[in-house]
Amino acid sequence: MKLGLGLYRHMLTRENFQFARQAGVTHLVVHLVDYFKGGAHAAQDNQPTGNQRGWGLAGDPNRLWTLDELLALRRAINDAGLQLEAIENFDPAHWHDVLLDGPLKRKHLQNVKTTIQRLGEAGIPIMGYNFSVAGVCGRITGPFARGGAESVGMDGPCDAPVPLGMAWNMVCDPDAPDGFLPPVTHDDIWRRLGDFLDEVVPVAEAAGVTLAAHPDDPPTPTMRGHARLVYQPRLFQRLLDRRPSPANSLEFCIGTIAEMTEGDVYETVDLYSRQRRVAYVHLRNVRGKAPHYQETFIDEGDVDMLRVLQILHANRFDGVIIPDHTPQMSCAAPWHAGMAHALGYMRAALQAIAAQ
Ligand SMILES: [Mn+2]
Repeated sequence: MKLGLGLYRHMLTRENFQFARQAGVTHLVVHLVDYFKGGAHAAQDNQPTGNQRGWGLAGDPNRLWTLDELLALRRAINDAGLQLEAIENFDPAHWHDVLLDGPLKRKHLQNVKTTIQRLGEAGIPIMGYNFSVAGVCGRITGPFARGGAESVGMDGPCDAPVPLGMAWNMVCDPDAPDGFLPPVTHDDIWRRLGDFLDEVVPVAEAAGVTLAAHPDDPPTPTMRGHARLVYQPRLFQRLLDRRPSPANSLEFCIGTIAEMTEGDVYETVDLYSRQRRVAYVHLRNVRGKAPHYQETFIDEGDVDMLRVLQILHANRFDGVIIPDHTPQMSCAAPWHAGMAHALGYMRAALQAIAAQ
């Protein structure tokens, strides 16, 4: 197993690459979507939360990430002594009609394919994605973690409908008319995912890129009136079986799995790592189950993280593990301190497992 760190777009600086190296990180996972443009966030130095209008404005629908910028990014990361393991999340501006089954679906499927081909050409092995209409939303912040550290949680279901012009919890069309997206059923969303996998998995295979699906976060059967895809552990298997291929794999989020109301975290980790379909791991601890849970520090909460890592090791998982979100620590650099704490715990755990 390799120690990684996820960086948001505005954090892609030489200083943060050095921070990662100093913490013992060897691999980076990079977000190229700017989640913080024009949104209602408390601070950029935290995971995005937003309000019912989402995180903010999506990117430029007419400008995909270029091969040159992907190559330059990889070179800058390599120059800092690190590897670029994955890009996490497509920009909703580039693929919203794949999620919504809208009039631009053909064009947006082509956008996804072009992006994956460019990742392959740039030597970036994994593309993480989250196939969701409502996206990551419905959450609250509060002093939920040890010592009153601010973190994120959920306090009951979120049923507010999604306004037209929004997808994946971002605004794709600021000029959309008033009104709301029509609700999506479970059959609808699985059909849309099937269309996506049938078109994109062969392209990913040819490009040497692994697609990695994140489960729905928070994992509720519906969110804002829209059916969710993977909100229980058994539904990962349905996603994998829909298009069996090593290129159809998982962005395995331990925190989200722990929030699921069915199944057992340790059995779930064993089941999917044994199949070798875990592309990379988000490590995060929580207290409670959706829709009532709180994110905690990695060494508190409901999950025995050492046991999770031991299972991954026993199943010969050799990919990257990154801290997911962490609570904000009270100091001048709340995000960095939270990440350094989680990375220190993870590094010690990996050394202890290797020594056994
Ligand atoms: Mn996650």
